[in-house]
Amino acid sequence: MTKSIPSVAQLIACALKRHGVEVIFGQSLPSAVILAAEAIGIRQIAYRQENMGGAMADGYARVSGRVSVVAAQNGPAATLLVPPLAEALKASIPIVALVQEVERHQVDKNAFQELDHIALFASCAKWTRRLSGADRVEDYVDAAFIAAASGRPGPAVLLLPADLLREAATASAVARTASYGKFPLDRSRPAQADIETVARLIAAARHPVVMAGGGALSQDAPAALARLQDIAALPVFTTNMGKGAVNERHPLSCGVLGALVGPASLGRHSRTLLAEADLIVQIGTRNNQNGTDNWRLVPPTARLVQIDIDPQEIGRNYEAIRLVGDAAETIGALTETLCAMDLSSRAQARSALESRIAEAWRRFEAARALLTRHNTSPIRPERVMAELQTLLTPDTIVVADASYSSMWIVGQLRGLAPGMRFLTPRGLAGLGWGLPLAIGAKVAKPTAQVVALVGDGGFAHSWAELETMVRMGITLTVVVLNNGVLGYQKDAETVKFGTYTTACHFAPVDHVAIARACGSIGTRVETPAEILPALRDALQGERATLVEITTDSDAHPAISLFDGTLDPAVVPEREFV
Ligand SMILES: Cc1ncc(C[n+]2csc(CCOP(=O)(O)OP(=O)(O)O)c2C)c(N)n1
Ligand SMILES: [Mg+2]
Repeated sequence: MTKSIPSVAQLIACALKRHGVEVIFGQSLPSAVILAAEAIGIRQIAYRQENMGGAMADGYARVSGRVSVVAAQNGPAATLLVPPLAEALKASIPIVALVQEVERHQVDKNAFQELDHIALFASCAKWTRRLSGADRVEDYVDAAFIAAASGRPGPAVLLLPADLLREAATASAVARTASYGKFPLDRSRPAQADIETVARLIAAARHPVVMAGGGALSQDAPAALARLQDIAALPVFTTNMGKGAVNERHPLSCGVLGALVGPASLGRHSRTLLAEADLIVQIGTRNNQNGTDNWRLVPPTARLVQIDIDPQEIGRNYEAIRLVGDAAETIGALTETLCAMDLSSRAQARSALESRIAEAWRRFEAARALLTRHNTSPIRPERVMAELQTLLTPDTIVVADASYSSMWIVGQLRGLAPGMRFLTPRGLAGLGWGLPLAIGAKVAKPTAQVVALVGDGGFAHSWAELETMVRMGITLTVVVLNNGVLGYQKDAETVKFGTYTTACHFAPVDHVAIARACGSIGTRVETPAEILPALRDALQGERATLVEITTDSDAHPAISLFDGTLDPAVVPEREFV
C-alpha cells in the first residue's frame, strides 16, 4: 500500500490479506480491487468464465479449509456466478464473492449492465450486502468473511460500487486486526448433558450405526470420527458427499450408501446393517434424496441422533435427538464421554460386526469382478476405476463431475485414510464442475496429485478452462469418459419413458485435439491395456494431461433407478442373518 491515504479498493485488498487470502479467482474485475490485490502479492487465478471461476473457488475452499474469494463484473458476469454459489450454498462451502456494482449516482437509471444484484443472489447466498461508504470498508469485508465461515458455511456476496472503490478510504477509529479466513470460524459444541444422553444411548444400543455426510469432512472431523469409530466399535457409512470422512479400509467402514444399491453395488450388501440399526448417529448430513435413496434407507424403527452445525437441518426429514455443534468438537466430546462409560457390549459386538462388513465388501468385489476386469473395447468405467485405484495414495485428490462420473468415484474407489478427499458437486449436481473444482483443489494443495473424472457431456461446459489450467501452470490430470452420450440423461429417460430425446447423442468430439490445442498433453485410450500406463504417466507427469477414454455407452452405475429396469431384477438377499 502507498504511504498516501489508501483508496477503498486498496483497503479492501489489505483486509483480504488480513484474512489470509492468497488467491482470488477473477477476470480483472472489479479492476481497482484486483490491481490493488496483485500489488500486495495476492495471486489472481484468471478464469475464462465466471461459472468456472466460482467452481474453482469452491474446490479451493474444500481443500484448503479457507474461505475462498471469487470476483466478477456486475450484470452478466454476476449472473454467471449464480450456479457456483448455488452449489456452494447447498454443499456448505464458504466463498466470498466480490461483485462490482454500478456507480452510485447511476443506480436505477439503466446504467450499463445494471441489474438488481440483491435480488439476483437472494436464492444462492447466505448474505448479500452493498458496501455503504468509504468509512465502512473493513466492517463490510469482515462481515462477509464472518457470514461465509460461521455457522453453516456458505457463500457471501459483497457488492462494490465502482465509484466508491476509487475514493479515499476513511481510517477506522480502531483498526481491525482479526483474521476470519478459516472455517469453521467458531467451534461450538452441545451442552455436556446432551452429550451424555447420546453417549449413554450409544453404549446401550444393540446395533448403533454412524452415517457421515459432507459435514464430517470439516476441519479435524475425520480424525475425531476415526477415534469414535474405534473406541465405540461403530460401523460407519458415508453419504456420497461424506466419502473420504473415514478410511474405507478400516474393518468397521461400510463405504458409501445412497442410491448405489443395485446389482454389483456395495450398498446392496451393506444396507441391511443400516436397516437393522436401532440407533443411527448422523453427522453433517442433509438426509437429501440421493443420500438416502429417496428417503428409503433410514429405518423408521431406529432412533436418530443428528449432529449438525445448522440447527434447522436437524429434524428436517426425520425426528432426531439434537446435537447442534461443530462436527469435530461434538464427536470429540462424545468420544471423551464414552471413554468413561462401560463399553463392554460394544467391544463384544466388534468382531461379528467386522466379519459382516468384510463379507459385504467381499460380495461386492465378487459381483463387480467381471466389470473391473472387463478386457474388451469399448472400455467399462469400472475397469478404469480399478486401474486408478492402484495409483491412489491417501494424498491424491480425486474430483468428479456430476452425472455418472460422481457415481463411478463414490461407488468404485476405496478411500485410503480418514480425510482423503473425493470432491463431488453433490450440492446441486450441476454438470461442468469437474475441471474447475480440480483446478481449485490443485491451487489449494499444489503438492497433491489431483485427478478429475468427467463425462463428455459435462466436460463440454468447461473446455475453455483447459487454457486456464495450462496458462496458470496447474498440473493435474483430466480423465474424460467419452461414451458419446448424455449417459445418465439417456438412461433415465429410457427407464421413465421407454425412449429418449434427440439431445442424448453427440457428434464425435476429439478431446485429445482440444487438449493439445490448449497446450496440454492429450492421450487417447481405446483398449483396457492402455489405461494404466496412460493414467500413471499423467499422474506422475509434470504437465497438465488429458486422458480421453472411449467407454461403453451402455455402462451405467448400479443406482436404484436401474434396478429391475435397465438391470435385471435381483431378489434382495438377506445377507446378514
Ligand atoms: C447444468 C446441468 N444441466 C443438466 C443436467 C442434467 N443432466 C444430468 S446427467 C446428464 C448427462 C451428462 O452426460 P455426461 O456428462 O456425458 O456424463 P455420462 O452420464 O455420459 O457419464 C444431464 C444432461 C445437470 N445435472 N446439470
Ligand atoms: Mg457422456
